[in-house]
Amino acid sequence: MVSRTVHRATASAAALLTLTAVPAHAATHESDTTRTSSAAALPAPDMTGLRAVLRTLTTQGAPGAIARIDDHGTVHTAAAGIDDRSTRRAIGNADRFRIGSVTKSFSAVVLLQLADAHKLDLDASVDRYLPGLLPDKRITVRHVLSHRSGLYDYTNSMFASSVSGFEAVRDKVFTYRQLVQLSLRHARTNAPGAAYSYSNTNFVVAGMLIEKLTGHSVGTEYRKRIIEPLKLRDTFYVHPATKIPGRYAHGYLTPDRTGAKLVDATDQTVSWAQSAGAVISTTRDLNTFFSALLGGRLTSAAQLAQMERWTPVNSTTRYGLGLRRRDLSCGVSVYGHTGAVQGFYTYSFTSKDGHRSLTALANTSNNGTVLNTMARTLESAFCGKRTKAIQSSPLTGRGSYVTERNVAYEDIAPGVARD
Ligand code: HEL
Repeated sequence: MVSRTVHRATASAAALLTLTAVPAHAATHESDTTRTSSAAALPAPDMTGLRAVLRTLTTQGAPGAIARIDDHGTVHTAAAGIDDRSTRRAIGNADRFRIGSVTKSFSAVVLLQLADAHKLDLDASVDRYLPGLLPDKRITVRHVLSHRSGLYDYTNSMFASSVSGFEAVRDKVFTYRQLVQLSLRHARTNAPGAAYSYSNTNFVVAGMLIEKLTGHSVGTEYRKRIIEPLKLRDTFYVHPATKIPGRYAHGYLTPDRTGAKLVDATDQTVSWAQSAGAVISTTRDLNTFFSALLGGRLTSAAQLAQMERWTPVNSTTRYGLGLRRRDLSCGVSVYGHTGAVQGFYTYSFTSKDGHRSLTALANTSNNGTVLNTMARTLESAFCGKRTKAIQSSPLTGRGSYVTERNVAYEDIAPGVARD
């Protein structure tokens, strides 16, 4: 266990700018006004609690776990366990890792910058930009970015069997069109705009929009618009290369069969996800990213407001445009994304003003207990010391987790069984 607290200068990069379909009704565009969310009003982070959560993760099947809080220029880090089961090297916050769907926030930022530049209309049909790609012209860019398009998530079928599904695509290189075709073999989940239904297909379409509108790869656009301006030294999009550059944590996929050996899933193309999930980063860089985003330094205030037009997912989660809102037990709302890619679970969230951010990583996946416990890192980081310990709760069913308040709080891609 390593833990430290250091002070640093404020980042200067700032000069920029389950298949459970949830009906999207009137509440779709609710605002944040009733939630406590400024970092200034937050209690001090509970580092003792955070360390305990990381240790718990290592008893639940994660070889290691790390977390970093950036709070008004003060950095707190914690780590438990190992980043490599062969060498048994300790895991640390300098380790790079695969961030999975936190990538979706990067893709959304690029598109909202294009909206800022009047190159994209969020309410235009996807068909205007990508003629003939989708079978329904009523699907808009906004539907795609808010998971309301109804496009089936092809990863449900791809990863129905976790290890063999993964090994079948580990080295594969897909085109975006191939991934969309995999989705279109299946019936759509809902009419455009009618319901929230999380689907990687949406952010494959987002990647295609980026490439069409800019004439560049998504990797180039992430670099130009986000990575370089924010000086994210540990953030990469290397698709279709299979290696994480530099120092990194190994990621271990938990097999579906109880007791089977963890599978080292570190090396893979992540081509099945690309703009929906293939970015590599660190806890520091993700905190910088979400602080900048919520701090208004990546988009105009008007486009950030678009990102924060919320579709309810369940009683504690909302989805905006490539952005999640989590409502914590202490009444604080936090903004960011979660990620699950073979071997890695990520939580990355910030306060409403971007002044306090937390990123946590466990280097395993396909382990519902671990994923569930990771939510407690948010409570430690943003709610401070609590009199009643937040309990981890059992996986209650396919794609559904409950908290001690007995409410489902995580929307899991359908067919992505964690047990
Ligand atoms: S799932 C999520 C998370 N998102 C979605 C996306 C991402 N990741 C995936 O779609 C990966 C699916 C396979 C993951 C794999 C494992 O756990 O390693 N599971 C299986 O193979 C199960 N059979 C909604 C959790 C998000 O938080 O947004 O990332």
